[in-house]
Amino acid sequence: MKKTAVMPYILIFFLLFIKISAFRVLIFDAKSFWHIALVEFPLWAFLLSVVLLVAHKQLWQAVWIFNLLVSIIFFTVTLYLRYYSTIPSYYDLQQATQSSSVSNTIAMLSTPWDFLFFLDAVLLVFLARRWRKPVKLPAIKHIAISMAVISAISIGYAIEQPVIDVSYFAKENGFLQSQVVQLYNRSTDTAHASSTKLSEKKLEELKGNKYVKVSEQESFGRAEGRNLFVIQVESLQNFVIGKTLNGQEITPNLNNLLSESAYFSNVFQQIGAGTTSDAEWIVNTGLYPQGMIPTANSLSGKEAPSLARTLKKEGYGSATYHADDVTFWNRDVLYPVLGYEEVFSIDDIPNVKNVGFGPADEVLFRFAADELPRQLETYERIYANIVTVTSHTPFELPSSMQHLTLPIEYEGMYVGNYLQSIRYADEQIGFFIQELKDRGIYDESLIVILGDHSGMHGTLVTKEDQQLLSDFLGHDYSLKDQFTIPLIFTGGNLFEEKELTRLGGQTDIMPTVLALLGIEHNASVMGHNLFEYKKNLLGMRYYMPGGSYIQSEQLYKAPGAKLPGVLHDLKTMDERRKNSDAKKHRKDTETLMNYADTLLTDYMKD
Ligand code: GP9
Ligand code: MN
Repeated sequence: MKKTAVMPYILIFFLLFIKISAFRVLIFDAKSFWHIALVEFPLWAFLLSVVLLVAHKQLWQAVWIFNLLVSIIFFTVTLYLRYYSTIPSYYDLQQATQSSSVSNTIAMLSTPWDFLFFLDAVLLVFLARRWRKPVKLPAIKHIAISMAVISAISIGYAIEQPVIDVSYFAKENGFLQSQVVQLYNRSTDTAHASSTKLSEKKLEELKGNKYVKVSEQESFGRAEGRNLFVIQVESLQNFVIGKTLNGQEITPNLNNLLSESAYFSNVFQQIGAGTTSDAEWIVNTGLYPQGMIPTANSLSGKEAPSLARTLKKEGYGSATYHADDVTFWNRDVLYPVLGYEEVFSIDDIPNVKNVGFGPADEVLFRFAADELPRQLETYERIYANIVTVTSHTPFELPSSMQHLTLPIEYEGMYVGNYLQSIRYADEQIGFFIQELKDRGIYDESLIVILGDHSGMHGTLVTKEDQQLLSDFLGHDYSLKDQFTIPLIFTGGNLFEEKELTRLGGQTDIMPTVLALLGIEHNASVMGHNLFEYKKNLLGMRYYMPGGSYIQSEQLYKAPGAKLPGVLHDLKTMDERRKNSDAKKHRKDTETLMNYADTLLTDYMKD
């Protein structure tokens, strides 16, 4: 065999090897040559050999397309990791069109260096010109077989490992292998094989509490017979509450409301890949989300014992409002599962004052307010779930909606835009509360206000933004600042000003609401009444590596794609050495998350 016959093939495989190495360094900060050679490269090389074997005459075209696909995958994974801090799974592609948070911000997420993944598309054109008709190489068959054997060994090994965190798993076992194993686990349902059942008593014990029957809890029935309003605010984080910038309050209306509210200031977001829609799921079921997949994407359609359904038995009529297309995040599947009587989307809400996804929050709230008289006539009591959207990334508002005069250093910055957006959302909440007061509904209602998840996260928060956040907060922006959302319970003559700093999660919202309304829920939930219980334990996936947890005294971030595990003191967020408590919480979190998955399986597609 002449050297020139082999050369193009060597170069083709070499280019792939270089690209895979660059991918591993960028994604996992992993530089081991042997790991690449024996784990990551063989499976890709096997696929390339198959392409070479099948391509025959169109060899260069086939190789070019294969390389382009690999480049697209690597490029996408890089941006995805940058935004979500985790690598995507094959099924995240289902949501590619849904994930506007990514598609809208692709330009902002990428750096010119990322486009080097496409450099080989150019180099291959030169190679194709140099060797117009490469001689067929019989050795490719042997390469394919040996690569297949090495890959089979690595997949066989990987399949035996639990996928606690996808990124960490992919780093250890190979990116493609991680996808194969997830596919295998889903098809054989081993992800849920260890189904765990926990009694309410046992669940409270895991969290560190002594179980008390719901009907015997002190706050049970405090808001009995009231209407319920749940206002879920886009990207509202806790750190803005009560804060000022150059003497201007960011949330003057919420701050005002606190004088007659129970305000939980240590409540963590619990969403996964389904962001806003996951928050809607959690708040309306008291269950965990799927985590790595948007929960709404995997629902079978089976009715869930939701807040709306439990309230219906007590004479409540329910409605949900969101100014976007109802198919976004599969809400057309989610809402029937949650059992709302009335669903209002972009089809119903007047299509005016569009910002980002659709009509601005002021249009949404006015619309919701105008529905009230009819609903109050139709139903004994009402439950309205209002999901805002205007304060969504990238937080750009027309100047007429900007109420803050930003200091010059915040102008045009992500943080500045964020604060401006939140200030706008706060104004609209203020308007709605005033509407409730004017219509005499406020005194007969329980109103719950919460944030769906963080807005300040990912690489859109630049170094300069981080500095601004530190100045704003008076300390470095921590994971706790990122993950905590405000949770406010209010209504006429219900509460006196009270801040509660005990740990809570979004799963606690439904049990707390139902306890206040004096209504029992006859299905298992993951959360508990926050007025009753002081201790808590929350698992988190997706936004932290699987295996991470938040417990009343500590926050543990499990090892992920690039970083080792870190234990923090929850109060100060100082790093702590791993201790026996941490070991126990890690184990308890595993039990807790298995139970969360078990409760979900009832509503998931096979
Ligand atoms: C759109 C909106 C999306 O319907 O809910 O918000 P996100 O999930 O990207 O935060
Ligand atoms: Mn959201």
